Amino acid sequence: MANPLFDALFAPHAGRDTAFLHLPSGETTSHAAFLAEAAQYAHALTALGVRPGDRVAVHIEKSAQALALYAGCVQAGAVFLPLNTAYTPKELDYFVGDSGAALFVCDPGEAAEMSSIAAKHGCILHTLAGDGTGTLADLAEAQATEFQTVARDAEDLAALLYTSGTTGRSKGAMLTHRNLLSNAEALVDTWRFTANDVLLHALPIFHSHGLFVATNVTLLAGGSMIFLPKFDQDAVIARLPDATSMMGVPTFYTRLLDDKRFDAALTAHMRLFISGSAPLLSETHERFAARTGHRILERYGMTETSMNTSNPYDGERRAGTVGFALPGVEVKVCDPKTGAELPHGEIGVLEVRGPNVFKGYWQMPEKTREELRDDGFFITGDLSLIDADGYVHIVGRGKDLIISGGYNIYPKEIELFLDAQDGVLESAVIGAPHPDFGESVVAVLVPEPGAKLDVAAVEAAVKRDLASFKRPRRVETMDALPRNTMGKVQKNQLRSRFAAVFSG
Ligand code: MCA
Ligand code: AMP
Repeated sequence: MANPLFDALFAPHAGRDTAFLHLPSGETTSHAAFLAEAAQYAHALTALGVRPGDRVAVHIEKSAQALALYAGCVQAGAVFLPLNTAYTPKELDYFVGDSGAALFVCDPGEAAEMSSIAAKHGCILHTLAGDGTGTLADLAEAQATEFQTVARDAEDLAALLYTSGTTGRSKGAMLTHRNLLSNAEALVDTWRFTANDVLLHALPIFHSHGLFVATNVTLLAGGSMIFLPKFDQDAVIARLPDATSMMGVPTFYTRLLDDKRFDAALTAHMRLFISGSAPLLSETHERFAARTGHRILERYGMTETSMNTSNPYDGERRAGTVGFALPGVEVKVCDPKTGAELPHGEIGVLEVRGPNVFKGYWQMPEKTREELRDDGFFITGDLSLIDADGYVHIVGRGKDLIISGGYNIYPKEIELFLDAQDGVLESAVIGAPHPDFGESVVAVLVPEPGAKLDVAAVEAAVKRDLASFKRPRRVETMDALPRNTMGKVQKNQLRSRFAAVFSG
């Protein structure tokens, strides 16, 4: 019986002695050992009563076991729901509740705090640490190393990934077997990944970039990964000589360029550097080429669609562009008001269609209808144009979104939180250019008339309840927000006023 994602990405490697994960400990996990561990996790899930289609929410550190749990979920027909390790208990409460997860796997260090969330939502709690230990690992270890793969349809869900929204409420993007598999196939083909590739993996695995782009592509090609717990400059430079390829957000590349050890000799053997999740400045692209001789290959995607476009492997990798639609994917630029397709060269909202486009938002049919057209085109909210040679340029955002070091932050979510704090009449949150993160968060607070605003107390509340990457790195107060005659806050005015707060 078929399970499209498992059959293509994982099953072919069963019993193979080839290297899959090169770990920081110096050990290498073979494909065969990884598959055996995945089967043990699939058994553990089944033993816990997780049924096909059930959501398995995970808030755990990056590890080989975390990946085996992902594979085990796919094999057991469960829906993998990875959560950013920076999320706070308040945020996790929402995700676990909204998804109706059957099982919640957290770090052992937070188990006491998470037990009330699990109890509140009636799900089972287990633990898994970054070193691969925990109650779930114990359970898995006692299981058989072969598992009868659960049959799934191409349209069944393989993963649920939450993405914040302009309304401030996170939405679960439902990704099917077909979505993830078709994208991995298109990327392996476009980027020429093979079994000889050794990918330097320093991304988190709770987002599409590190999990589906980097990991699924490596699995499908049969290559291996140097699996680092996070982006650590020294570790990346030390391990580059053993890699053939690397994927990262622009911050990875600007940090490497700031390091004198990163030069042409260190990178001469590399086949490919890929960038995405946030705009790569043309200046960074050119500096990288001048330093190393490599042209970074920039691509563009979203949680809802996985990857949509890519610069070419052969042919010109054009700085400041995200290249062409991937095989099987259609892109068009449309008038934001009428939805009519615009001619090349004109700026509008990018819409995409293809087997990569998600099934909709989890239990949000209205939100789904707003963004996913009946004819299958998804409205990305990214402002773009297609140039005369067909290259797609992302020129801005039609949505109020800040991207900091590759993490998306929706101002509305932070504004709603700030507005609810004592002494705050209203607030506005904007992004300002940041030398390391590309953009970072600025909050403007308007105190209630006559109230004495305790900014430190507001900051403490932010720290407690919001993931640290969302934290405003600058808090300003104003007597009133600039508004137009319709009463709408003029964020552009705020953006120009605070444009230099992080760059001096
Ligand atoms: C960490 N911090 C951040 C960020 N990361 N603050 C703002 N923006 C960030 N991106 C905060 C921490 O909370 C902490 O705050 C302080 O900075 C230092 O933390 P540390 O862990 O040392 O940071 P770091 O290791 O230097 O991390 C920076 C990073 C990391 C390497 C750029 O954020 C990263 O790996 N980003 C990749 C994100 C990614 O994979 N995005 C893909 C999304 P405090 O001091 O207050 O505790 S998927 C996607 O976008 C689509 C599908 C696509 O196209 O790929
Ligand atoms: P996410 O919701 O985390 O999946 O982020 C998706 C958003 O990241 C897109 O809608 C874009 O705004 C942005 N993005 C991803 N890749 C690129 C890129 N190469 N250039 C510009 N923006 C990008």
